[in-house]
Amino acid sequence: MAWMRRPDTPTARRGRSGRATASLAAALLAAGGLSAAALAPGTALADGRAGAAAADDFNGDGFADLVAGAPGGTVSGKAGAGYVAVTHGSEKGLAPAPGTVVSRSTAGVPGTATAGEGFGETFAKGDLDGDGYSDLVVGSATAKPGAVILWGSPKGLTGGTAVAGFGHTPQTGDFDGDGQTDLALFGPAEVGGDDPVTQEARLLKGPLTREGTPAEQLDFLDRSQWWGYDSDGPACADDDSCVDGPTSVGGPVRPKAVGDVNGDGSDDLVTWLYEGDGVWAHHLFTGSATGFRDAQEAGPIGSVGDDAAVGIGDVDGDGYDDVVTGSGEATAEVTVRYGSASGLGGREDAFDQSLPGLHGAQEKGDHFGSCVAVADVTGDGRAEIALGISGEDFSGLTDAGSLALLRGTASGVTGEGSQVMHQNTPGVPGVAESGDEFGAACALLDTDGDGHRDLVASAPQENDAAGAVWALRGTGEGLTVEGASAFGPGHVDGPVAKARFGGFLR
Ligand SMILES: [Ca+2]
Ligand SMILES: [Ca+2]
Ligand SMILES: [Ca+2]
Ligand SMILES: [Ca+2]
Repeated sequence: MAWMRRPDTPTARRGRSGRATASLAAALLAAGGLSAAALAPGTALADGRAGAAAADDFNGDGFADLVAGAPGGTVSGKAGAGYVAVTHGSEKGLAPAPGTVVSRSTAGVPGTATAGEGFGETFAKGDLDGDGYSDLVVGSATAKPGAVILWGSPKGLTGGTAVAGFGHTPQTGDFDGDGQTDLALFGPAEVGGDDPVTQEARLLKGPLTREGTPAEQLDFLDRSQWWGYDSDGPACADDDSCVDGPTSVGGPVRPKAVGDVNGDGSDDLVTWLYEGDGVWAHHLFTGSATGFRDAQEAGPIGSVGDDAAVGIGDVDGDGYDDVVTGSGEATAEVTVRYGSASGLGGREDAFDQSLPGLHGAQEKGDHFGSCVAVADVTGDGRAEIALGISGEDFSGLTDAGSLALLRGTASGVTGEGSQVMHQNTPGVPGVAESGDEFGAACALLDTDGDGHRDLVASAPQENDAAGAVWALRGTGEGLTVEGASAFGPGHVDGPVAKARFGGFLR
């Protein structure tokens, strides 16, 4: 048969309520206009300040801790085995220290260093065992070696639990809305000819034991919602015969970002999903008590490699998280799709660097939105948007890269008051060079616990692909270069050559 794009019509089925009842928390969110992030339990500091988001804090001291992936690093003589470096926050922000590198060769971490594994290519943070200390799930460039869970403690991350076969972009969130952090895991993603191929996936309901055993395994995405699956026949509705997809998704996906877009108290997941016939598109999978539902398209369609960086946060402060998509191969625009009780599909903004108030010129190959991070820097309850522009040229340099911070307002994103910086900005460490690709990855974390998210951005190609990370503090006025710092693999005693340090940041 000819594969066609599946329409986005959720099918009502007997015996299952399609939508979870809105929780009290969700009602409060809507009524109070607070963002889910604002309500997320933080770690209280001794002086009464709120402290960092709990998911960002491995050692429970109220300061967000940064994880920088170095998937190209040579470990135990194995080129490209990869590692992650954990840098703890402090009153003065990030404090890189030797001895915080974790790889397959670290004592207690399962597995052995393998050439080309790319350990640390992706990872996710969240308190999976519910002990109050956030944990880290490390994935690899290839899914086969599986994931590793490292457990938070007052001394930081310890130990390691192997999760076999699911090393492909792990994601954490409260997907079923019960207040516990859950873990979504993905097996290898492949496409065979025209046909969507099933990709194994697991939705592990928290809390997890230290052996990695979940409280329950939820249906990931029921089979009636797979692309191309014959779900509309009467048998499906009568006997639930197609509601049996507990361990897979129909088309391969690349999961991108987590947030509560429809404000129902369950975290939702944006994925880059193969729809068949060479067509991919961003989709919003909404979380529910029973697993995900493939709710709707969440961005432009494309083909392999066209996917863009995605970040989620409440830009307009209305209590519904908003989806920000960077430019991909097909478009030069960044898009903000605003969440609502019905998810996406309502208001959206699309813009390039010609946005009024934004400093910079739009040119081909800029890669506007090479990285996307969405969180509240200024402290007004509305999220700012950090956008990498890793292909930006300036001062005669090619692909030196820059980074923009755009303000969130009650009416959405604006270019007014935006900031743009690069390595030649006074006060920012380093010297811009062609090919650095500054802004390839970024994150917004409250590393100094003052209630303002701080920017961390990387240039993985810096110094012949050794890579480096920059940290700029957030204030009520936005980002400041005061106290700006930069560090690379050498500062944490990590392997340097071709490490691509900072290739992924959380
Ligand atoms: Ca901490
Ligand atoms: Ca924990
Ligand atoms: Ca939701
Ligand atoms: Ca919003």
